[in-house]
Order: sequence, then structure tokens, then C-alpha cells
Amino acid sequence: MNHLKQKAKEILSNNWRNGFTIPTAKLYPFQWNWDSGFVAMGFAQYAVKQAMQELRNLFSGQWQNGMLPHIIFHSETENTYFPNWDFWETSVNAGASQQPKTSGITQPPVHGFVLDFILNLHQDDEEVKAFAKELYPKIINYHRFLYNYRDPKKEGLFFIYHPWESGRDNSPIWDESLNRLVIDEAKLPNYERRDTKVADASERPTKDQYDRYVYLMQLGKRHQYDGEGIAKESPFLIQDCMMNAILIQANKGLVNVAKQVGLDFAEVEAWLQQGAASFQHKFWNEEKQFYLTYDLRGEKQIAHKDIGGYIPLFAGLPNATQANHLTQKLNDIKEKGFYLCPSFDIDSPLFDSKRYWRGPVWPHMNWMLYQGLLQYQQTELAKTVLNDTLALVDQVGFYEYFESQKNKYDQLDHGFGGNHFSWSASTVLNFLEEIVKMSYF
Ligand code: 9WN
Repeated sequence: MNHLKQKAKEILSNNWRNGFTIPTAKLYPFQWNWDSGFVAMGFAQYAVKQAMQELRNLFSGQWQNGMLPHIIFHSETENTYFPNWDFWETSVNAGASQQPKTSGITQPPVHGFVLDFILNLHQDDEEVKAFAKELYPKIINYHRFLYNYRDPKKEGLFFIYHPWESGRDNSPIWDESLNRLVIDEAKLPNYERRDTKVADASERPTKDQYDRYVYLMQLGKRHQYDGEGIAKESPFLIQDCMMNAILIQANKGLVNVAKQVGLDFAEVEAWLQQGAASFQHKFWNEEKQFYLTYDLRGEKQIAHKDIGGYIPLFAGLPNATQANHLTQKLNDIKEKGFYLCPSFDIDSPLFDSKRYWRGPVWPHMNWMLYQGLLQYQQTELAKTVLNDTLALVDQVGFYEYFESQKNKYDQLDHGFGGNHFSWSASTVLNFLEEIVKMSYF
């Protein structure tokens, strides 16, 4: 396993840009929100100063209203990504960060549990403790933004209005909501995709989906990117099960941090109480025995099962019966000849084992799933998730995502999307540490 560790560190070092890490060269040349969270956990294993720098630089793009953007454009001259900073025109919001430039939407709020993870590894390090005190109020502000601007019915659950915010851009769970948009090509601004020049177009979202992404960007811009008007107008208005589970787990992380370094956490506890109760009610589907994402515009659960439905395990939300249903499903998927865990329901006609979030396996998702399974004493299944991730990377390289069907994967000599990918590297580092910590071998 030493070669994997060495390679992972090499990737992180090559993707390091003097203070932050890009997800992968060419395809994603800036700093991404949740990518940086996962990367910081990898750095925490061997270079904690870099972990702290990574997060400091990420939060340097935080807006005055607390929003933490999904992309921080540390360079204004790099122009190989669409949409670049100028396309966002974030100056429509008076409190938007102008230095560095950023996008106008957010991503999964992982940073509370990331900070907890880092502090746990370095409990006696005074510099890390001081850093925890510095970052804590910024994460609190971020969460306040989500509750204040993105929770119109005050349920303790927040909404997103763009698939990019979910981090699972082209998941079939967004199809119905995206199809509500009435696209008039003549009214869409001209734009040129750059992703399909770097990655194989058959592994990326379609042109029709990109038109819809651009439409929703324009909608956000019209409302200064901050909420009220968006909630009224956006046909795409979603309470994502995965993101809300992540927020709850991040809040739990914040409570741990606050206890360790002596900070007040009453507000976080109140969020936790309300969020956990609403979560069960809103997302659990008794008939499907699965957590489903909620379409706030259509006022109904979205019928498809995606990987986000397993992430409540990570936040300790399911009761024992619910957890059994989820683990049973994972065992079935495994028995059917798949690597854990495909990003979408393998039995659905919309499953596509190659196209991005419609089927492939994503290493960082496996890290959250692994942690969740351990919490529910599902050690064997957790080990499968860990081993599958390492096997996928070991055989073909540190790609962004991977073919999930074993018989198809065996015929490939590569993964999908970008290669030398940062969160794949940091996830491998964390899994390798787990093997030692848990004495698996
Ligand atoms: C848009 C950087 C990001 C990830 C997302 C992933 C992909 C971007 C894109 O790459 O999205 O944000 O251009 O496709 O879907 O989860 O954070 O790795």
C-alpha cells in the first residue's frame, strides 16, 4: 500500500497552488468548496499546516451574508473553465467577495465535520486549537446563511436552487425539476463549454443540461444570489437529503469542536434539534424504505434513489430498522456485481454507469458512507467500501469517478472524468490510515 500513499501525496503536492488545492489540472483549475474540505482531511494526516491554509484560503472567499461560494477563483487571468468569475457577475450582491472573485452559489457544507476531524488528529497542538477557534465563527456564519436565506418555512432544512450546489450535478434526481425550466435559446447568454474539451463528452453532462445550469445562474443573478426572490421564482427548488445530512453532521462536528476548545454552541444545538426531527419526517419514505430528496417547488419527494440517500447514516440519523434497510440494499448491490457504491439506483432505467453522477463510484462519497456504516457497527460492509475504493484506484489510477459494474470495469484501463484527482488522493490517504488505526490487516 506504500505506493498508493506515495502517489496520493504526490498528486496533492502537484495540485497545490501556493495556499490551496485545485481538484485536478486542466478540468478544474480553481479552488472548490467541498473538494477543499475533503482535501484538508487528507493533508491533516501528514501536513496539518497545509490543511489549515487550504481552509483559510477557502474562507477568504466567504461573502458578508455568510455564503461560502462553490468556487474561489484565485486567479482572474486563468480562463480555461466555464463559467469563469466574470460570467457570475457577483458584484450584483453588495456583500459578495470581490477579492478573491467567486461564484454565486454554494456547495455541501462539510467544513464543520472537517474541522472536527482535523482537531481530533491534533488535539494537543496549540496552533490547531487556535485555528479551530478562528474557523469556528466562520463556519457558524455559513450555517446561519443556510438557515436564514435558504429555509423559508423555517424547518431546519435548507434548499438549493442549482444542481451545482448539490455537488451531484447531473444526478437523475434533478431531471424532473430541470425539465420544468422553459428554455428559450435566444434568451440564454452565449457561452462556450470548456469541460468537454478536456474530458470525454460521454462522461459529462449533456448540452441540454448545461443550458439549464446557465438558466439557473441567470435566475440567481437576477435576485442578487441571496435567497428570497429565488425561493419565490425558481422552478428548481430542492431540499437535498444528502446536503442536509451533511449539514447536520457538520453541526455535530461543531459541537465537538466547541466543547474541546471552550466555545459557545447553544445556537448549533438548537439547529441540530430542529434539523434532525424535520429530517426524518421530510426525507424518509416508508414504502421505498429509503431516504429521498424533496422537491420543494413540486411539494413532493423525488421518487429516485441516489447515493445521497445513504448519507444520513454518516449523520447518525436512521434508527436501527431504517439502517438495516439501507445496509440490506448495499449488500444487494454488492451481490449483483457492483463496486460500492454506485451514485445512482442500479435498477433504474436512468442508471448510466459511465455518466458522472448517474451511476459511477465516487471515492469521497465512499468515505462518508464508510464512516456511516462504522457508526452502525456494519464493519464488514464498511470494509468492502474501503477495499473497493482502494482497488478501483490501485488498478487504474486516481480518477474523479469510476465504472461501478465489475464486469465492465475489468475491460477498462482507466477511470472517468479528470485524473490525478485531489479528493480521490485524500480519500485514499484517509482509508490507508483507517487500515492501520482499525488493524484491518
Ligand atoms: C461544477 C470539482 C467539482 C465537484 C463537483 C463535481 C464537479 C463542477 C463541474 O466538479 O462539478 O461545480 O464543472 O462539473 O460535480 O461535485 O465539486 O471537483
